Amino acid sequence: MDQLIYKKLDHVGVLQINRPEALNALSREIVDAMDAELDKIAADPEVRVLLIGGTDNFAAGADIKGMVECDPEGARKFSFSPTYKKLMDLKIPTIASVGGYCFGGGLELALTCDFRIASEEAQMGLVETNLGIFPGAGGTIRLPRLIGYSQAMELILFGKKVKGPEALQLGLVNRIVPKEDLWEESIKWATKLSLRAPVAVQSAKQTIKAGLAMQTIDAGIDYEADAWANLFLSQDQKEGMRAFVEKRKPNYIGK
Ligand code: CO8
Repeated sequence: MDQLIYKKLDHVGVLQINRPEALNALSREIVDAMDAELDKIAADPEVRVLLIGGTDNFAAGADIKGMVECDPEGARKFSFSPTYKKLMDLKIPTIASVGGYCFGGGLELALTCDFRIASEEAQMGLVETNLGIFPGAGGTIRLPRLIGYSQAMELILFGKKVKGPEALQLGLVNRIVPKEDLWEESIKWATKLSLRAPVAVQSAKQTIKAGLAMQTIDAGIDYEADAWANLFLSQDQKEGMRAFVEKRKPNYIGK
């Protein structure tokens, strides 16, 4: 049985973690398979949105049994960060669909996505300090940028777990839905996003990320001005504006 399933639903790429016997704990094999799929997804112009989810559970963390006897060199080799960086660097928007347990390296995977939709019952936490380590797949860096220093400190240092409503209040997730609706709503959300002008969506993502990494607002505004002007080279800009003028729905081609 494949522990990672990839399929395409029109313009949505769907990656599903499938290791139910270990609550989808992320083994080296799963992350290596994800790495290879991400290369294919990055090269596939048909895919406009990536949705990542799990079967029942999102992922109960990195595989503790695969790490327990590691020395520092082994721990470095086990690292998920290069793959998570590959995910973060995708031009297309990415969504994590979070149901059930989403702990440790599982939540760090969800944090690497642009959006998170969770079930009300989902349980999330960077619980690594319970195990004598701390989040080492981007969690200490991404979480404070997402929810602020103080809340991130509380979650990480106490290994605090939160359910859907509290995660929503913290800004850890974008939306929560009843458990039984999670997958359907996730697909609907991803499909809705995939129908929006791909060049504009991808350029907006890139500009937001670049702006956050810049030292000054002025530098960001200059970057934005260039990226925005370049959109007028795209056929989608012409299509979007002409469709408005002609009072019809636009048909975007991603060029
Ligand atoms: N790793 C390996 N196996 C796991 C994991 C895991 N993270 N989580 C669950 N499993 C396995 C259990 O060992 C068990 O297997 P078996 O039946 O063979 O004993 C099976 O899944 C079912 O689990 P439980 O019996 O424990 O199920 P419960 O419903 O009683 O409990 C919990 C569910 C609360 C989710 C519990 O399993 C748990 O606490 N799991 C561990 C959660 C955790 O600590 N996650 C963080 C892991 S460390 C990490 O993610 C580090 C990331 C940073 C580095 C990344 C780069 C390397």
